[in-house]
Amino acid sequence: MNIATLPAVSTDTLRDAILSHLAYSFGKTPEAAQIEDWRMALSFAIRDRMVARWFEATRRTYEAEAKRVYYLSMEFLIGRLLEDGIVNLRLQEQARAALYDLGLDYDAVLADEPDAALGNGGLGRLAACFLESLSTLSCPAMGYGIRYEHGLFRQSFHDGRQVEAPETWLLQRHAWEFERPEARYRIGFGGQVRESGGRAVWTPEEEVDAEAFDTPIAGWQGHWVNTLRLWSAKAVHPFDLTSFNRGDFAAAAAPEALARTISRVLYPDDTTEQGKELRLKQEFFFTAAALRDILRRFDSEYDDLGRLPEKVAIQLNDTHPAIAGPELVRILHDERGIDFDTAMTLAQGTLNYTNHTLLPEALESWHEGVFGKLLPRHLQIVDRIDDAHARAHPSRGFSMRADHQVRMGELSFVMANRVNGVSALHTGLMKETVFAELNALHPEKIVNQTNGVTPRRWLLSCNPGLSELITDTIGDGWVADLERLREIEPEVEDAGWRDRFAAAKRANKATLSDWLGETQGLQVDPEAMFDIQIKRMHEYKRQHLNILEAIAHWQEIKDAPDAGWVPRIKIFAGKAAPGYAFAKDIIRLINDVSRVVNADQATREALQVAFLPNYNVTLAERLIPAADLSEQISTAGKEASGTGNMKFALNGAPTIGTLDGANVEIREHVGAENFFLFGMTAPEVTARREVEAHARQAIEADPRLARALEAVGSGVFSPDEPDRYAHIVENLSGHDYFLVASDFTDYWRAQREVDSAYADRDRWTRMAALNTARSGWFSSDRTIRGYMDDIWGAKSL
Ligand code: GLG
Repeated sequence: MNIATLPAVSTDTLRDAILSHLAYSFGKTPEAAQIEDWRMALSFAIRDRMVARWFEATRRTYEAEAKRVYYLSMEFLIGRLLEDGIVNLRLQEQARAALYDLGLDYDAVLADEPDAALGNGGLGRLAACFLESLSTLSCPAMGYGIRYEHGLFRQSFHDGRQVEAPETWLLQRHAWEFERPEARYRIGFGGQVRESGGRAVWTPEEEVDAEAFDTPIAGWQGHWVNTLRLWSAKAVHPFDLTSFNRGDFAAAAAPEALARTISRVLYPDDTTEQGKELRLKQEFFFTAAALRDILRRFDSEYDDLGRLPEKVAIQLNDTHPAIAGPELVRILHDERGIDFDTAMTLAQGTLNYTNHTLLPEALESWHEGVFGKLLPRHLQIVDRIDDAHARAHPSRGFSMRADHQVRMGELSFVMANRVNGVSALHTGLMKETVFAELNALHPEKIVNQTNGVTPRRWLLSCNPGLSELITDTIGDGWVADLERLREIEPEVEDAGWRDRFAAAKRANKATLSDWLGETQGLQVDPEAMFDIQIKRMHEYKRQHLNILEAIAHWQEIKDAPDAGWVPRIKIFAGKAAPGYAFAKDIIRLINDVSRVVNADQATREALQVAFLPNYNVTLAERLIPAADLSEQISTAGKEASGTGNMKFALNGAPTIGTLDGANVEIREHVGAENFFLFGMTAPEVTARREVEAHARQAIEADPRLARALEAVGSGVFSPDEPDRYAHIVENLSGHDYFLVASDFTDYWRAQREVDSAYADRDRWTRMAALNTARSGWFSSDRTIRGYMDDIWGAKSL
């Protein structure tokens, strides 16, 4: 069969393809098939439609001798892939109809797919959006990461407390990957470095194999398909027969178990430094495998390593793959015999580095003891890189090796051709703070690429109602060119059109409200304002500011229940890192407040609070289209960009937010009058911290805040254990590093402005619609074009 000539997809051909896979790939009759079998059969039928384009993309890349982009990321938060595939291949109608013919419910079949949570949050989700945009822009590219057996933990609540359980997405069958047993590389750790014939020879002590699993990623309309290649760790000798024959079965299986540990779990935190040997092993494991694979492909096309920077661009997503610098130099110098300085220059021309955070605790650094033990040759190379850099800039005392540490941010910076931040504010702060010294030495290196999100998943697919209205109004060109959303702006003046916009939002809210009733036992009036904060739990993101304001609001409603309050439901969702006690306490506090407030008959018409368990991509897709208000309230200077903020704005939810991360640019695009701004700016934050007893002062100046804190501290929400939250109150009235108290008063003011804006429904709809119309710039297609032009020098084919 010539796969390029697969029949055009009608409902009938798709139905036949599903039945055929059910029989021949899964050995089931329709009568015996379970929902998982149907989901797999449908996925295979869809996947088949990608394969020809996949081969074709590869062929065209070779033919054009095009520059290739490699995106190295410890995390790819891809979520479910079936709907993505169906939507991008434009097979929604056929798939729905085919399943209907087979007596199946389309939504239920889609919902059977596990949510692949191979990432923690924004950084991992950004990588997933980037893959999709790279394909949409037909840029020859490949993502490299780790095929974790267990993604981010599952979260549930017990007495309001977070309980973690392992996530087991691979226990269900995964439809999208192709195992590549032949794409296997040996990766070493530890051991000795010897000199031999003037060259350093590294003999590792421990070795594992990295085996590739490929997932095709189709862009919009399926014209181009790139690959996500994830590495799984396998034992070199999977089975120890000697032990087995001795009867020691555990020892016999030990090599496999040991090797697999490397790709077993995702570290459940990306914002604190993990000083764990296993983490460093994971980082080296996938980076080294990717580099081998990249060079193998390069060697198959070119015979001059000098052309590496011309033909290959490697993007390091944060410092997690920073070891790529010394590893590439090692391969070029030790293995390929290129002199050290040239090897370093070639690596520097090929690598680029994205910084995602300025939080000091998240800037990776490794003690030279651990680093040298696992990667002895790399430690020597880092020292040589450091020396070479110091020699080139003798007047500066800069070193990436201070205090017996290897500082990965500095290493990445020095080894990169371009270094980028992820929003204008963040990039500016990078230049002024963490990389001030290096920026002075290399003023051309730092560039900005403000993050973006893929409109296919984050509007077209998750919000069919609004998408249909937009397409009805301006055609469907916006899906590939999101800035065309501007064309709906004139319609916003039309009352009839505004009604349709409002109706689409109301329908999404009704759907969410039904779901909340069925699955969470929550009765919510869809007319109430849906006020949503969903993201990882972190003090800098300030979920506690939000809940304190809710408490103050509740108290005020109690004082005057008939004062005409604008009904609101506050929805939270997010996971706390298992070791982050304070963040977990905030979850518990919100759950406790929710219990008390929701049970209060006097106020429940006006205010409800809910914390939804197990936040993931699928839940985000459910919540964002139904949101009225987007909470983006981090302490200014702390959130590098945010991407959830963009998804909300795009789906017509105005933001209440600080001047932080991409909020700044969102406000510029949607217009200050369509954004509820509050709080201190980044420089004000720095200045405020210098004020003695700033928190005390703020509390004394605001009786509402004092009263809310008093309620938390005295056990109003934890009567069985009144001092449960004493430490939170103490933190917020003392050190209060994240300035919750100091920003509270202005946050309250902005929230009351939100109330009055929402009370005027027509005004609100106008604001919401303008948010959608003016958010087109936040497409990850725009971001990827920026990387292609300013960083990679890559072209669309
Ligand atoms: C980071 C930042 C976010 C940012 C994301 C993607 O904290 O502000 O939007 O990367 O650049 N670790 C993260 O999630």
